[in-house]
Amino acid sequence: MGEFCACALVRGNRRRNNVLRAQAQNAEMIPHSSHWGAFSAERVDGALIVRPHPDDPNPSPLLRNIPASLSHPARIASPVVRRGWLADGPGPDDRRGRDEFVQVSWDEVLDRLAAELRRVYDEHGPRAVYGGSYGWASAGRFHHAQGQLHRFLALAGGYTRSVNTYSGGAAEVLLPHVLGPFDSVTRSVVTWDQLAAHTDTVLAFGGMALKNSTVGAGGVSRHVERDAMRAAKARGTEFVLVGPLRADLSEDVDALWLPIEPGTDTALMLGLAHTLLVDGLHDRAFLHTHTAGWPEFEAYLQDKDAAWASAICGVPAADIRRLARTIARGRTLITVSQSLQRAEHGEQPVWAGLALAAMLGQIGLPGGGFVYGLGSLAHYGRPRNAVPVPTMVRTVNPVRDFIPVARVADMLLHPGEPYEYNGEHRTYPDTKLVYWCGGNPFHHHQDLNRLRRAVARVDTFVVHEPAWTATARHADVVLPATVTLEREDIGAGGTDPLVVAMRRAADPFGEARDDYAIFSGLAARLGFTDGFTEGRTAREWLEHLWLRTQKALAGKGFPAPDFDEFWAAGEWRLPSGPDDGGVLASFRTDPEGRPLHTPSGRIEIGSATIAGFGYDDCPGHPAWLEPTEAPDERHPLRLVANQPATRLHSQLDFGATSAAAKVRGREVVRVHPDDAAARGILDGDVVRLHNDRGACLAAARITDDVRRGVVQLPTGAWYSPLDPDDPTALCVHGNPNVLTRDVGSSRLAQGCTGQLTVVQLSRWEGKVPPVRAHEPPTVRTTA
Ligand code: PGD
Repeated sequence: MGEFCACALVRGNRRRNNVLRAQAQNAEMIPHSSHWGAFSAERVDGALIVRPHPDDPNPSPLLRNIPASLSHPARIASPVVRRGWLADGPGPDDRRGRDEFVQVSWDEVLDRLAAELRRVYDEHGPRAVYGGSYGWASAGRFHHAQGQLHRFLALAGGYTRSVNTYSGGAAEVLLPHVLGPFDSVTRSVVTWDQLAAHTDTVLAFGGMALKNSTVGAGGVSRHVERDAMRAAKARGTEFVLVGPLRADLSEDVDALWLPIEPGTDTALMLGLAHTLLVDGLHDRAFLHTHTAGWPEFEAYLQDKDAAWASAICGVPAADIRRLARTIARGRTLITVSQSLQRAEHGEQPVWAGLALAAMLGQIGLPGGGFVYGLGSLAHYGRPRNAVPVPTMVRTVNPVRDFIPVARVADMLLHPGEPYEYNGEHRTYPDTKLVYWCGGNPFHHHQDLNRLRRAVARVDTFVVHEPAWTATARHADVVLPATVTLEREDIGAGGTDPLVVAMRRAADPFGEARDDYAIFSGLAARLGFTDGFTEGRTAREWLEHLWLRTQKALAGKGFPAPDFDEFWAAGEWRLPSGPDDGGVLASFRTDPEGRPLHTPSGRIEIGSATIAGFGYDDCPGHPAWLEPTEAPDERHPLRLVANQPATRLHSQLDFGATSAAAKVRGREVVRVHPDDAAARGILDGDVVRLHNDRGACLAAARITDDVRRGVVQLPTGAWYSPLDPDDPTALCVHGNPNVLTRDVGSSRLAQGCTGQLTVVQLSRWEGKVPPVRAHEPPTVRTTA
């Protein structure tokens, strides 16, 4: 998409768009950024033209979603309060999500909310305020929604926070035990440049789909993954894709596809390890000098031969043996995608992949060994910047309590009850007020009908949102937030060298305010304006945050523009740090054998710490553990609920790229031809996916790019119940999280398990209900 088609981004017909484009040559180019790419924006006759950054070799199609963000009817125009909350006051209420809203003035809503915060702090204390507020929000370092909320709540008295992410919850807890601190052993240890230059075989468990690496938190100026894979292929690299979906590795690399049964990669890894062992292809010296726990794992492997693995994962035993011999030749990189660990026992494929790579003895060599998450996000596989990027100042939260992020519904439903996490026995707090800013739990959480019941239990649910997402619809207090194009900010990510002066391109929609302005208004009412604002306007904060980068540049002898120079230039390129393999390379090659930050200082194939926790769902070495939920007669299909290709999560679901990919207004489910034929389903039919937790509609796309017995429905279509009064309502739009199971990956990490579940599929025979997900709810102007 070098010739990025701006015409797709403006309203009107092609002829008019060409006129607009011609006019745009003279219009002001406004530098800006998003999680899916740096770009410039131009306003022409009220329309917005978005152009990708000229240096981006493979701009993201998600940029086309941006123009709709300015004035789509789904935008929230004014502050509103749920009628029941306004009339009856705070308290548990199952009308959330089906009540009307009443428009109120900013002064009134901030007065009421400040009073409610004061009440909850006084009567229940700060643990009763849940401010985890997970979510990707938008690029921009100052108006970082979650950061603003955390700062505000910390100063208000504190809040229960969340730890880890929905993206990588299982790996984030496991890897520090067995390899080292998460960031230091993931993002930059194996880079795309190394892969292109050194790797002979890439064994990609879960693939490395370009739709995923199109996105990187904070922003990305160059999407390098496609070209790096092409360069590797041209040099002769073999790519092997292990996964149920063919599209999880680019067609460019002509990968060998092993369409595995979802959720069984650990068994395949163990079968490969067994073959290496019996063929004597493992690196005994490396295992002896650089790992801990090998003897227990070796003993465990004895009966995990290729035939055993084949019976579980569906890959023929002969292929497993052949693959083991292939990866034992030349430089091999084993990658494990984030999606694999977003499942029950999600710790195991990460750990088993690491153990398999350790047996090959290449960890720490350029382009070899093991890497978690390469290809899952744009900010992986690149060297770190040599200087820090601007980031918001943190404030200490006086409350130490937290929950693992994906346990939020559990917390709300089970106040005061115990749970286990990472070797600790913990207790859920009794939550009275939930405050969300920059996330969409009614997109991202599992078992949405259960989440509805959970949210009904709190006294007050506050949401800042630019648009009428299902989360906003379930709130009591809805505060309209600006989108990035309506404010100034600095766009930057730790492994992308471009810092972008995100200039403002439009006035706020309706009465929308920046999150910072909303919190400033609340802080004033609660008596800590100075603590929150430190006397700075938003522009003064940007100047303040830039200083850190400016000083670091100067300290290292690089050109160091002051803020005004940076702002006038529109962007600044930071120097990159070395592409040297980081801690894994120094662990391997340092003459002093620099130890890893694990208990043994080595790669822990077996972990005494984890074994000591005594968890049957995460024992002391990688192991195959049967999933609780398996296909059966009632639910014979595995659903893969993965990341969408047409939007970031649920963001801008109404944008052009997202909307264009829907069929009959709803999300597309991919179905194998045999599974479709067995159910009389034709391509384009509306189908119903269902299990005991819920049901949704989607449009069928029949393709042999999915394994037989597997259906794939991406996340992110805004949850849209047919009848909001029905607690198990059908989602007519195609949100798979009405079907997924709300359990933690294990007692170790309690990570999100939304990637896989089991379902039945049938043709929808009735009248097809309309999708109204992007229409605003009823808002009354008087109570
Ligand atoms: P987003 O759609 O990015 O999803 O979950 P997440 O909640 O991050 O939501 C961000 C919200 O922030 C949007 O509604 C957007 O409008 C709002 N927003 C944007 N900018 C601003 C701003 O400046 N201010 C305010 N107040 N709001 C703003 C993503 C999560 O989903 C993730 S990271 C993963 S990896 C998980 N993946 C899966 C999965 O693989 N399978 C299933 N089934 N479920 C998943 N859920 C998880």
